[in-house]
Amino acid sequence: MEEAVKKLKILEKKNILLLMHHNADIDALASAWVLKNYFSLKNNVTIATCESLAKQTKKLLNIINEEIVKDPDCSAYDFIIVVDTSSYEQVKTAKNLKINAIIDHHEKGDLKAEIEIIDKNAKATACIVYEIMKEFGYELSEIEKKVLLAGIVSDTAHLRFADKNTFKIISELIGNFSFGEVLNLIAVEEDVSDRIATLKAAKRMELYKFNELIVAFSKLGSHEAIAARNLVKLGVDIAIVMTKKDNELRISSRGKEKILAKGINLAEIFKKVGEFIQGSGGGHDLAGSANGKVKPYEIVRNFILKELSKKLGKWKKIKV
Ligand SMILES: [Mn+2]
Repeated sequence: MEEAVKKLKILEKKNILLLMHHNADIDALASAWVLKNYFSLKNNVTIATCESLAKQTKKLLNIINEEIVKDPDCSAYDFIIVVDTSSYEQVKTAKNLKINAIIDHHEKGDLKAEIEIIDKNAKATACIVYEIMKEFGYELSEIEKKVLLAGIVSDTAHLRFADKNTFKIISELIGNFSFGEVLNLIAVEEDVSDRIATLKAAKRMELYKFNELIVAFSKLGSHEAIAARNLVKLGVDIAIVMTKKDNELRISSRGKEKILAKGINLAEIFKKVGEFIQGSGGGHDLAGSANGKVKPYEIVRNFILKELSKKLGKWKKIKV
């Protein structure tokens, strides 16, 4: 790593492109931005993404007040650094792709470069960028520290995957600001339409109890998936939300992890629900869905209750 870092340190008078992956996330932007601030001392630097930016990344981009390019033409630059990926698939929309360096923390992909700083044990590219800045002797500003922390927090699912080394880096990065300020950088509020759908679903909710498990049914005009997810956040163990569009019935469900121990697999149940409504169904164990022909709400609800009772036993309706 040291040799590679030295080669980067001496870059000057170059037109540098920092190329982020498809739908760039916070870790990619945080890393690219701090690299840009360093390289800008002696070079001309542009940050670019491929195709799009994740929603949270747009918010961070506004906060750091940065302009970025989309799907750049690499032939306009003389030194290109790919950030937070090493897979062709993730950067293929860049034109005339050429690469001089890769800085990444994922399993090595199919891209090759003369300078590769890849550490798959690092939990975020922001961790690697922090180490590079230390090697460069670059003193990070408070906002740069905060932004790198945002990258780390977001790539570790709010530190869930953080290890000893991650916490060491965090302790070195935390400045004269609270951890809450870092969390604020990565928090995005849901769209107003999603929140309205959730509140409507909650208002129309029907509740059932299987011993200690709470199951909720509701109906909406749209946004069934987000509403089901948010009902689970409210405290429901399994949420099922139905929508009718023209002649199609769409049902979305979400469950808490604890239902797995009770033998409930929502993908399996919704495969049957799909057949029941003469359509198709499936999904994941904690997120099942089905689409098919319109049937009365009560009939579909009763079918699902019966399927659940095969594993959970008797149910009781809760008055709301
Ligand atoms: Mn990352």
